[in-house]
Amino acid sequence: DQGYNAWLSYPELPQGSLQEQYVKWCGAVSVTETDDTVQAALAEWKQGVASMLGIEVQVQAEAALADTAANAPEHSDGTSAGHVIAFGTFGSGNPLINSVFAEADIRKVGREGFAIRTSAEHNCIAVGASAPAGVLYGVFHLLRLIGTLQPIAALDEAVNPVNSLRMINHWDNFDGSVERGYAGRSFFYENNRFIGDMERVRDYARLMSSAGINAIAINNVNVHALETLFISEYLPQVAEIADKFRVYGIRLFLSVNFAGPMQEGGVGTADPLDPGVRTWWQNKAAEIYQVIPDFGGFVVKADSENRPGPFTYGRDHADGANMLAEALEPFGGIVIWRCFVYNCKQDWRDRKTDRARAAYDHFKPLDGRFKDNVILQIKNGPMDFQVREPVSPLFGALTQTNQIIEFQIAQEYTGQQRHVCYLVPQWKEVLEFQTLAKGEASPVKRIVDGSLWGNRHSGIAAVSNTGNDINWTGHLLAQANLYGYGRLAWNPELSAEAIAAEWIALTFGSNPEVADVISRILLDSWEIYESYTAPLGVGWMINPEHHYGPNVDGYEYSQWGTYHYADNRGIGVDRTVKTGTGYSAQYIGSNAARYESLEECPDELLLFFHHVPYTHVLHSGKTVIQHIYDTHFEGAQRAEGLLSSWQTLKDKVREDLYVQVEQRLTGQAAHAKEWRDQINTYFYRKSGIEDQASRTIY
Ligand code: BDP
Repeated sequence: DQGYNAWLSYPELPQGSLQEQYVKWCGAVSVTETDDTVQAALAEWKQGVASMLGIEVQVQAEAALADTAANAPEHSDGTSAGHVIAFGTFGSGNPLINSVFAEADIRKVGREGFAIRTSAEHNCIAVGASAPAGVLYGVFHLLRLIGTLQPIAALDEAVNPVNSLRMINHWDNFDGSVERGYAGRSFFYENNRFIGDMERVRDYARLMSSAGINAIAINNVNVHALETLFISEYLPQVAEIADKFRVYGIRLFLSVNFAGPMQEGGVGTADPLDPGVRTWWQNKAAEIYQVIPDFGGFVVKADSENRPGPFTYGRDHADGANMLAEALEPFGGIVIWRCFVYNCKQDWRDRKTDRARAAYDHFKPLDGRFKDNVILQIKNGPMDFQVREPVSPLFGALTQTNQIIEFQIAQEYTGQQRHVCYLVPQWKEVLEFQTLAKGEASPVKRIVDGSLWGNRHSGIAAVSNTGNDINWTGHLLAQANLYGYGRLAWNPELSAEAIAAEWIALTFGSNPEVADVISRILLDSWEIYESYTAPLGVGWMINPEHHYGPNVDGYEYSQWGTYHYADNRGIGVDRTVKTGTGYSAQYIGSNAARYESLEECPDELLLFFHHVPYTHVLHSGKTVIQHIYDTHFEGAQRAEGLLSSWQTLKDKVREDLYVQVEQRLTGQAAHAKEWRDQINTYFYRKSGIEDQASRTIY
């Protein structure tokens, strides 16, 4: 399958006591509901059990109670006539669900959650939920337990997603290209048409739902002329995708063009306070909800990187977002308004302007002015998905606004899915960051899950890394980011290690040696990538436009505001209040003080906040220049080590998967050397300082 089934490939389980336990339980399933989503869960269950355990599941659609263990005969295939798995919504007529779960259990289960219990009394493992989507999540959960060899004989828990919105943003264009896409082309569109491959759309929805995703925006935030027609001419095709998503508990969103009313003609302005514009959007919303009754809403990139927006009319972001929110409100829709707003035409000679400041400067003053069906979507860092950035100071600064964090699963700046870079540890670090907004107990994860400020809407969004490549993500190991993102959005408490272990078992099976090697590769990969690319939080140093490969001065004298300020004496961006751009003051209390202070600033962010001489000594005891040399030599060597580790798995993982990864890791090892040499040479020549270890620098 070349990786197409990804973490739903359901590898056959090894013989043993656990496998026997599963076989005993999984012979029969009781499902009495005909709802599409519950039926999709049933289909998944049958497929998973057949593939992992080699059992054809007997479906009891009748509302019969299972026999008790006492009179349960064993069958020759190891299944037991008395044992049954039951799933369904509470009170829907499945007597097993209704007898296993009491009122008190039901109260613990939210809109999308589920309860799961192994009941000895009923000889049944029951998955009960308030709604069909919860049933599906519960079934995926049980399949995951089996796929990762967890015991199921004594289950008893209620599971609810921590974040209510768990979203994927596609940057797919109607012409079939994918902005920052590294896994082929779009599987939704080609050549300004909908491809209509509904099987692929369904398989995608299955994958996403199994990882916990419940919202997907299907088109690029940069909305081009033809894509503005997604909310009119192409609505029937959009609705067809929404129908597939709905079965898997996923709501469809669309990115819209703020200048839509003008693009489509009829209205001569896009001024958010103009009555004609307001009516136009209200009518649009009504049209959309007629064909997609559970439409999620709009994603908007406005007044950013040449996109239209309210500024043209002297209005602000709140005016713009609220106007759209008003149109969606009667139907329960939401507006997701992005905070990625900055001046991409700044004067590079002006050392006081600082792109890092922009999102906060624009949005902090608007806190409290947005309608409650508006959500601000904030990138994790103040710049743009670099391998290392501080956390956006907007987290903590907005106290009266719905907000979600935006990650980028697509590895635009982290190796473009040619290098392995498992990003879950990075995302975890961001989510754990203490903003100090309400004292010590204010990590980002509690802001984005809505609990810190009691927001009506909350959650996480991320830019997709998928395309029409057979394995969805180009690099097979990049599937771990997609899976891991969903799992983390569902439950930010999961560790990066645990998520990696799940993904490995579900994808490659349960050989412990395989698991060890792949887990190490994944868990080391972010650090390795960071070590041979831009040092100490300074970022960028990549080729302009496509953003792949080293180019230290690529953006140095450009208007995009992405600088390192390296000269013969030193390097780094002075973002202090005392002598720099003042960015550090956007943080709260001791965070601001720590970043402001040259002594206290953490090494990994030093050059993000300070301009220092090459001889500046880090907390690690090394000078900046020696740190650059050492990390780059080590990094390139460790990249080679990733390849040799992988090669120990030859004949231990499926051949079709093995070769894909071997090929990518070979490319990475070579490319890491190119990074090493360009960066080291550049700084050797700039600084004139010798490497203490006298290694060859060109
Ligand atoms: C940057 C990408 C650019 C996107 C932009 C965005 O380079 O292609 O359009 O972000 O998030 O990372 O809008």
